[in-house]
This record gives sequence, structure tokens and C-alpha cells, in this order.
Amino acid sequence: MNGPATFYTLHLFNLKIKGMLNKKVEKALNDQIKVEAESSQAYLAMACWAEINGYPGTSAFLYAHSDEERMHMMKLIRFVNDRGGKAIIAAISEPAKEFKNLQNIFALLLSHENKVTAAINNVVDVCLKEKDYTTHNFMQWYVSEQIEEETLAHHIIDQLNLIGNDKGALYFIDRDIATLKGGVAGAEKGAKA
Ligand code: OFO
Repeated sequence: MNGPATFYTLHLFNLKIKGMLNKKVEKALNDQIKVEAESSQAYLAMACWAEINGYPGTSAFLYAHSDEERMHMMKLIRFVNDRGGKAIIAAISEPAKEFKNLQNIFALLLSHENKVTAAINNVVDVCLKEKDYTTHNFMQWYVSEQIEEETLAHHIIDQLNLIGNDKGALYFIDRDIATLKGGVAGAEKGAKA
């Protein structure tokens, strides 16, 4: 079936879909858009610090991680707009500029990711309360992503704790960090998004 009638039916179908985003869910998703934007900026600031302080591997990892967070934000923006809501691009707070060392950076990263996980759980909670199973389903991707990200941060922190202040080992760990998910796969994923 082709022609104007099909177009009209599809248009009506789209309008119906567009009118479907629950207001409480929309607010929770917009809050999450802001969280992802803040994450992207926070990791960008860390990447800059690592770059000018002699950690090229960590810097590459964090630049890619920052791009990934932007991709998380974009995915939410598109979802809200496609479902008939309005994505809000809010002002965000300035991220930290100075860090003590790599241990400090990854401790902050993990604590930030723990907060992101709590924020994502909150969105899931609102979806369940509002019986919005479509958005609930969409959010499962974020739930799985957080498990990966927290595990990765723990792994890096464990390695940094093992070497302590050994500068030679730090050189090799920095090189390894560049090859971890955020540095290589993350950049590829971000490029495809
Ligand atoms: Fe690492 O946070 Fe996005 O989702």
C-alpha cells in the first residue's frame, strides 16, 4: 500500500506515538540528560589534566569516555523528542580543574559513576511507577552500561593501588589504560553513535 493514504496513516500513527510521553517520565529523562552532560564535561576536564601532566594513555581514555557520555546524552535527547516530549538542554556546573594524581582522578570517576547509577535507577523507578514500560525498556541499556563502567573503574583503581608510587609501573599502567574500553572501544562506539 503506497500513496497519500499510507502517508496520512503513518503521520497519524506518528502523532499518536508522539503524544505518549508521560510528564513525570519526561522530567526524569531531562534530569538524566543533564547528568550525562555533566559527566561528559567532568571527564573532559580530567582528560585535559592528564594530557598536560604526562599521562597520554589516561588522557586518551578520558577523552573517549567523555565522548561516550555525550553519546549517552544524545541518545536520551533523541528518545525524548521522538516520543513527543521536549528535550531540555540545561546549564551545568563547572567541573573540577585540578587533580592530585591518577588515583585521585579514578576515585572521583568512580564516585561520579556511582551517582550516575543512582540517577539511572531513579529514572527506572519513575518508569515503573508511571507504568511506562517502553521507556523502562529503553533505560535497560543504561543500567547495563553502568555495570560495565563501574567494573572498569574498580579495575583501574585496583591496579593503581597495587603499584602505589612506583613511577616506572605508573608509566606502563598509563599505557594500558589507553587500551581499555573507554580508550579504544569507547571511541569506536562514540564514532558510530
Ligand atoms: Fe557513565 O554514565 Fe552515562 O550513562
